[in-house]
Amino acid sequence: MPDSMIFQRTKGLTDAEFTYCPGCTHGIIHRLVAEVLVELNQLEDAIGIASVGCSVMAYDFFNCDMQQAAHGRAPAVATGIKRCLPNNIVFTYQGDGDLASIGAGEVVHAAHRSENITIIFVNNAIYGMTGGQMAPTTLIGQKTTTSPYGRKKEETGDPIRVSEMLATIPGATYIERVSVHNPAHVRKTKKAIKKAFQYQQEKRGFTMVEILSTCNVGWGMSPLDALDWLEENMIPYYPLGVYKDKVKEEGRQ
Ligand SMILES: Cc1ncc(C[n+]2csc(CCOP(=O)(O)OP(=O)(O)O)c2C)c(N)n1
Repeated sequence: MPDSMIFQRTKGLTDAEFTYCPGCTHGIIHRLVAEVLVELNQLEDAIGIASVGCSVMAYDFFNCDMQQAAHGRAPAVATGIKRCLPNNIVFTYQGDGDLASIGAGEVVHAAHRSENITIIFVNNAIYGMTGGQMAPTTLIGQKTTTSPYGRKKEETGDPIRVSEMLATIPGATYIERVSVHNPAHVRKTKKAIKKAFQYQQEKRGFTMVEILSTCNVGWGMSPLDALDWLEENMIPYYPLGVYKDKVKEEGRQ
């Protein structure tokens, strides 16, 4: 590698061009997951579970073995694969429509069983792929195609805070919420993903990294405005931080 080269495409991604809209942060998150797999020397042994949503074609992008799951069922598929291949790194990659709505039961039970898998949970507060409908994580007042006057608490209740909910489950080992709205937070996100995979390597049990993400097209904004909107609106309702780190709490052995 020439001395001047400070950045190059990770081998953890294939050469396929992303199908995401310009400005979408799925691409950044893909790169982080892929870089971590390479850095941990786990690319050859990793198995990712693609869910249903904009990232449905993640199997084309990650340069490791991939399996497609039905909508919301990725944690169940990951469970089966991990139990057959306990020494492989197994992760799901799920949106908030997939994980927090149709798949809410799957993830809760996987956490209760403390399955030794890692959930990469991409929360963009909307159903992106299907045209920007309201998701369980859509903020109060947020306009979507199915809440054109803004989400109303009286009609649909409060947005679900998945990290806080899963952190109450004894089987959950590590739960952290991060964001990719600026470079400093992208770096923090990578650290969180790495920690989750390292805990999985150490057979510590269920880990999830929730990543606040943008859907500038679904939100009807420019990519830059969407990053600002995330910071100003999502982070106050979805505070960043470590919600559970059982390994740290119990003292690393
Ligand atoms: C059983 C079933 N129900 C509904 C759908 C339609 N559907 C496809 S993607 C999607 C929502 C995905 O949203 P999210 O998980 O937030 O991911 P994003 O597209 O925003 O990345 C829905 C409802 C489906 N494919 N299968």
